Amino acid sequence: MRTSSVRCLLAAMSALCITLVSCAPKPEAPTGEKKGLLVGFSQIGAESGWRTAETKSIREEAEKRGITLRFSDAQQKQVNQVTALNAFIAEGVDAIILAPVVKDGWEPMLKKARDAKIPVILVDRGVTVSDDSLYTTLIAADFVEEGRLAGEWLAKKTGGKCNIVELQGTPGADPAIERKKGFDEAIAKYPGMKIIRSQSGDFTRTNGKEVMEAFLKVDASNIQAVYAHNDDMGLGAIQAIREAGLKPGTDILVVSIDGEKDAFQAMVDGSLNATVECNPLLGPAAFDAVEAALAGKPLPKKTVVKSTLYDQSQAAEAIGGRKY
Ligand code: GZL
Repeated sequence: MRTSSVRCLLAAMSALCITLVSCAPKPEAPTGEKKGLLVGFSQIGAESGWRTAETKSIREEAEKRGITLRFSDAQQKQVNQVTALNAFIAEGVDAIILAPVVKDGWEPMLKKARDAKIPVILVDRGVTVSDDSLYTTLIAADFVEEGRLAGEWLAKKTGGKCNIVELQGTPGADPAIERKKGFDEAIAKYPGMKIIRSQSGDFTRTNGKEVMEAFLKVDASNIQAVYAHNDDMGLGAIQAIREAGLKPGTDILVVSIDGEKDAFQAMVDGSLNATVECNPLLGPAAFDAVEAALAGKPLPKKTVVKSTLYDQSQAAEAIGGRKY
């Protein structure tokens, strides 16, 4: 081919390329590329395996969507969450994700966020406010239902007769209040079921163990069952029961809430009797809500995350599929 013909062919080919490129749809932003959103996440702490799994889910989802996350661990103190929210507002974040440690005392802070036009997405725990437009949406489980499931399971297992000790969550926290309510409602139908002692273990394994040790010291022969508001406290109680020379799961029944892998292992081992799964993998739902809110799309006031009870008969089969 002559040089001039080659030149012509190349020119024609490059013109075609330019046309094709300009008509092609814009490529999607590759995963991990920054879209420019800045979101503040005020987390309660790292008191339980459940909490750690929730943090991981939110961090991973932010990363996946190319969202910059400001993360703050409040070490279970509302005052630290207020400081974090003030810092997020001062920095001008696009949205705030808040897991509130307790239900009350949020109005001034939420008003401040609303005045700054920053949507607040509540994850995993609710708040008490006079005006629910102060937050955008809540993504959480039905804690009353979880307590009820635990109570009904225990009633069935014991034929409606047993003395129970209760390990409550953090005082004033949504799941502590509601899980108590649901359990109380369920056992109220059985005159033979009584809560003989009840105390907070602050949702931690260490405190759950300590409180259970104290219960056992004064009442060991009288306790037939433990109801723990989360798995970590239940697992702490199991250690205390063992150290007191008793067999957890047999001498004293243990039922808790969360569905952590450790709880499934304890069910396989026979020391935990049942757990109610409460899914902590809230990252995708939380950022869907953030993006919808920023796009001005309507959101439900509450999205209920489903809770399911598992007992020892299902544990061996289910443990392999546990994600937290
Ligand atoms: C439930 C969550 C509770 C978990 C605990 O949504 O708030 O807090 O049950 C956790 O394990 O610490």
